[in-house]
Amino acid sequence: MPHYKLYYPDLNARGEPCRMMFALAGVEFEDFRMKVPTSTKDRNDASYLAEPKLEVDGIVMNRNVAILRKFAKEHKAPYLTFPVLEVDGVKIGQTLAIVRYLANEFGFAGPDNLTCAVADALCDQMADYVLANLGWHVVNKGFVDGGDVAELYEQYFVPARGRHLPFFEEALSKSSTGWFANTPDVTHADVFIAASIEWLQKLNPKCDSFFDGFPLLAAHHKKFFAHPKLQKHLAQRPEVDY
Ligand SMILES: N[C@@H](CCC(=O)N[C@@H](CS)C(=O)NCC(=O)O)C(=O)O
Repeated sequence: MPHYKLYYPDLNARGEPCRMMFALAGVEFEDFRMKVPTSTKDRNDASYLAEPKLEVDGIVMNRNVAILRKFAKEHKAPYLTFPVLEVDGVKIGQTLAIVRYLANEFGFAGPDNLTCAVADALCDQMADYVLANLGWHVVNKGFVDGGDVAELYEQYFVPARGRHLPFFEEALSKSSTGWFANTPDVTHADVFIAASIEWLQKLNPKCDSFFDGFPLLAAHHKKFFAHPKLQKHLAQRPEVDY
């Protein structure tokens, strides 16, 4: 068995689908969590304020991004972003590349290439959905100053939910097993979609109504988080901001 080391901030977000793949497979890995200040209290700390701010593509980002970039250089992240999975010294960047690699390694990629392609497409669609929220997310979580969070919520979060959730509901309506690719047990699509929705829900103050109008997706979420092989991980994972 190779030595697996996952580099990610001490958050769920994009790291959690990777961690869940290990949990579902019952495979050990090194969970390397980098401390990034998320609370207002941490962000008023003198050591945090001493960090320089960072300009990315003409936008002044808060210091968290500068801290992440420092980690990225220090740990030689291939694309200067996280998550990164190191497998016996080889570093893989990009969440979905990691998730797909682990799905193939651990037997969660479906019984054939066609099923795998269906699962892959759903993952990519979910990644598009996550990105569609970015304009709201970066201001909501204080990565970028300025902008009215409530207005941005209406501008980004609301239409993105309306555009993307029907695709996932439709996919589930065609499944006889309740899993996205109609497989007897989870594929990487189930993992990536459920973990991403959990992340979006945590970011969203109105999360109680997140599943309104999408009963199959709500049922999938419940079924996924009740998966017997996930229970130990869920009980032991640290409480994080999102
Ligand atoms: N498409 C990439 C996006 C990765 C990404 O933006 N990760 C964030 C943390 S969730 C990051 O490292 N940001 C630091 C930066 O952009 O400098 C993936 O899915 O891995």
